[in-house]
Amino acid sequence: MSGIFSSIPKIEYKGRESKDPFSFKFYDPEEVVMGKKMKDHLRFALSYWHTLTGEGSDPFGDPTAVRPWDNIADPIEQAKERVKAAFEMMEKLGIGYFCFHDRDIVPEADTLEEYQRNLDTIADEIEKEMKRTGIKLLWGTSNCFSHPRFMHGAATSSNPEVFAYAAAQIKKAMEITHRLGGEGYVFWGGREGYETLLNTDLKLELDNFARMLKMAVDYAKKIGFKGQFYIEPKPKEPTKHQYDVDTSTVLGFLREHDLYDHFKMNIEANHATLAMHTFHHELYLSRIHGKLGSIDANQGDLMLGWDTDQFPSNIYDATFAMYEVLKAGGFTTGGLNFDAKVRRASFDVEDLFYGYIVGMDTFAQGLRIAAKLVEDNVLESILDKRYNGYNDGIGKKIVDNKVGFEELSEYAMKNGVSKLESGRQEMIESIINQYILCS
Ligand code: XUL
Ligand code: CO
Repeated sequence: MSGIFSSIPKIEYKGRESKDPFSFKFYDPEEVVMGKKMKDHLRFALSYWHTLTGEGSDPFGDPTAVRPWDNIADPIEQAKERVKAAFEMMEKLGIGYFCFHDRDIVPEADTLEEYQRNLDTIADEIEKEMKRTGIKLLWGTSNCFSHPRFMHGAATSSNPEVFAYAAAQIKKAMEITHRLGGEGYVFWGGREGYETLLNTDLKLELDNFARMLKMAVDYAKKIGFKGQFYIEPKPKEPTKHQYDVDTSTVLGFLREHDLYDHFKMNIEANHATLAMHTFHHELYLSRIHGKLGSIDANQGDLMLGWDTDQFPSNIYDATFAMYEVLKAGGFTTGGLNFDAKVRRASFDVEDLFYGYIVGMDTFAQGLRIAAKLVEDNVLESILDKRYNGYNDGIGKKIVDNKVGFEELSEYAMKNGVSKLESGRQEMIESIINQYILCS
C-alpha cells in the first residue's frame, strides 16, 4: 500500500466482536439511526493542529513524536506533505470534515505579507484535496495566541498594534475559510483574559473584545461569508482568567454587546470540566437557548488540572452529548471535531489512528444509546412527571406570569406545602445504566 500511512489499512466497521484494532466496533457510518445515517448525525471532523502539528511536548518535556513529514526541511514543502497526510488519514478513517487554525497549515514567516502568501499556497493544496476527496471544512479559525506578540492578548491586548495585527490575521483566516467553503468560523479566546487585575483595564479589554467580534460580523457580510460564527468557552489556561469562561458568561456577554444573534457555541468537553461543569451541563444550557452549534469532542483527565485534550472514551459523556444534539434537532452547520491529541508516550502514527477509532466508536455508541433514550421518552417522561404541578392551578399561574408576591403569599397562607416528592436520582441512574449497558 502506498502513501504516507502505508502500514495502516482503511478502517472499516467490523462490529462489536471484532478483535482487529484497526476496525470500528461501533461506528457503522451507513447505519440509520432515527431516520438518518450515523455519519450524517455525527459529522466527524479531524483537528489539523493536534493531528498534524502535535509533537508530544508538554510543559515539562520536549517533543516525543517524529512524524513522516518532519524530515522535509523546507517549511512550505513540509506544509504540503501535511496536507497530503491529513487527507489520506481522513480518507482511511472515513472522516468527512476537518478544522484548522491559520498557523496549523503554515508556520509564521518573516513578514505578514509572506505569511499570507504562504497561506494562499497551502490553501490551494487543500482546495485540490477537498475536490479530489469530497471532504469538507467544518470550521476555520485564527491562532492569535501562540506568537509572543500576543503575550498580553489579541483583541484584549494593551497594545493597539497587536489589536490591529490580530484583526489582519482574523480577516485573512475568514477569507480562507470562506474560499474553502467552511461551514463555520470559531473564536476561541486564546489569551483573551488576564494574569493579574492589578494591571488590567477590565472594561476596555471586554469592550475591545466585543469590537473585534463586531468587526468580524461586519466583514463576513462584506465578503458574503454565510458560515456560522461560534464562540468556544474556556475558563482558564493559558491565562488565569479567560473572558469566555463558560456558556452562561458568553451568552451574557453577547447579549450585552448586541452580538447575540450572530454566534452559537462550540462546546469543548475538557473546557467544560475546567469550568467545573460537566460537558452535559454546557451542552444542555446551549441547547435550551438554541445555541448548540458545534462540539470539540475530547475529554480531560480529572486527576490533572489542565487541558489534556484526550481522545474521548467515556460512554456516559458521549451518550449525554449525543442526547443533547438529538434534542437540539441535530447538527446543522456544526459537527464533532476531535480537538484531541494522543498522549505524549503514544508517539507512533498508529496511535493517531487508534485515537480517532476510540473517539469515533465512543460517539457512535453514544448516539445509539441516546436515540433509544429519546425514542423511549425516558428523560422526558421523568421531567413531565416531576414538573407536572406547573400545568395547572397555582403552578400554571406562575409560569403564565399571572401572579405576584401578594397572590402567592395569600396562596401559601391558605395551603402551605402539602406534599413533596422524591427526586428519584438513584432510580434514574439505574435506568440510564440499563440503556448504556444493554444497547
Ligand atoms: C484550546 C482549544 C483550541 C480551539 C480552537 O484549548 O480548544 O484548539 O478549539 O482555537
Ligand atoms: Co477546542
